[in-house]
Amino acid sequence: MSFVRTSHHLLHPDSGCTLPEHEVTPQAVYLRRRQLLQGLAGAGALAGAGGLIGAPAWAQGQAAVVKGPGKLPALAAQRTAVAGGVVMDKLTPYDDVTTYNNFYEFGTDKSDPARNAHTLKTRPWMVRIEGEVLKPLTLDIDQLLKLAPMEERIYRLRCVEGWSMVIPWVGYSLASLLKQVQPTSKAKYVEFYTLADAKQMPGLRSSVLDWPYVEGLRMDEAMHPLTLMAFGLYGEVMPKQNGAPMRLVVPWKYGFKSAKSIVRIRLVEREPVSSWTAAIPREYGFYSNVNPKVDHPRWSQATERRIGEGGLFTPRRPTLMFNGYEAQVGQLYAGMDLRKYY
Ligand SMILES: Nc1nc2c(c(=O)[nH]1)N[C@H]1C(S)=C(S)[C@@H](COP(=O)(O)O)O[C@H]1N2
Ligand SMILES: [Mo]
Repeated sequence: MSFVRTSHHLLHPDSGCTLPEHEVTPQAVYLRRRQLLQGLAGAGALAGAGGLIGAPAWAQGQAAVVKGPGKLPALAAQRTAVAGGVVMDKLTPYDDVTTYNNFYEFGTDKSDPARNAHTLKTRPWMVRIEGEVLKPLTLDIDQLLKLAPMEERIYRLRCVEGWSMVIPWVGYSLASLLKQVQPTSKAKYVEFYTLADAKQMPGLRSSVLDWPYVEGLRMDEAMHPLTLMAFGLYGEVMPKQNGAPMRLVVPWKYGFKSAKSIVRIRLVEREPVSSWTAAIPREYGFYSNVNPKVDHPRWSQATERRIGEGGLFTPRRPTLMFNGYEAQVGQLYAGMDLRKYY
């Protein structure tokens, strides 16, 4: 194991005190927000503005910054709140979401992806879906954008390093995509492969990980409605540093499970070996569910620092079981020893 490898996930929780912060949203606020969401869902007419959804939730009372790669063309006039898919936490500012990134293909510092990812060529972009399926498919990005209605999903993202964000993603359930290829009964897991092109990705010169970046999910995790194939954030086309043109978002797992810039999806019979597990198996397991009670070998996972909420001295928040999505996904792991299957 090289030293560079351990440079990932170096942000140890500082030992500052932890206040029991309540994430409970007052009922009145919650109801108002719900009405807003429902109102927008019905307001199809708002789509007139260049296919943009009408005044989105994140534009209400929060700075709606539009300076990224442009509006997501296929974003429908629809916002769907899957049970648990909407969080009431304050959104992480756009600037933080797009300048504080992990995308090692573009460098290992948090600011590297925003600086370097402009060389990523996101068109044309083909995605191959194959393996234990009846109908293997190669789809280009325009077909993928049109494959299912786009939804906005506000999810918490919890990095294994001990920081978190709240991001309004745009995309659709991965299940919509996987159904197209008709998985066989042998399809027990799904593997995701990121693009690995040294000409576009300067980080590939480093051997910090074995490229391409590979991640995996169990089939039931992949088919779970919360598992999102995301094409944008904050109503915009996905910024390159966030994994354009298409990245996975699995909100109840540590961030590294959410592979970026996906070019290949394979349905397989055996449990995949993901890049981080291959690099440091003792520290990064296949499941990597967010769990405040199972510590990383080098730091506690009990609390987290919410990016954009002030500096290092802002009290850390308690980390929630399954990142707060226990009601939705807990039963997937019924009877499993979560220490063993970390
Ligand atoms: N291909 C690829 N995907 C990746 C990573 C990476 O280095 N390469 N980093 C992961 C990690 S550790 C995290 S926390 C999230 C960060 O996503 P964000 O930069 O959009 O917040 O992306 C994940 N997906
Ligand atoms: Mo991460």
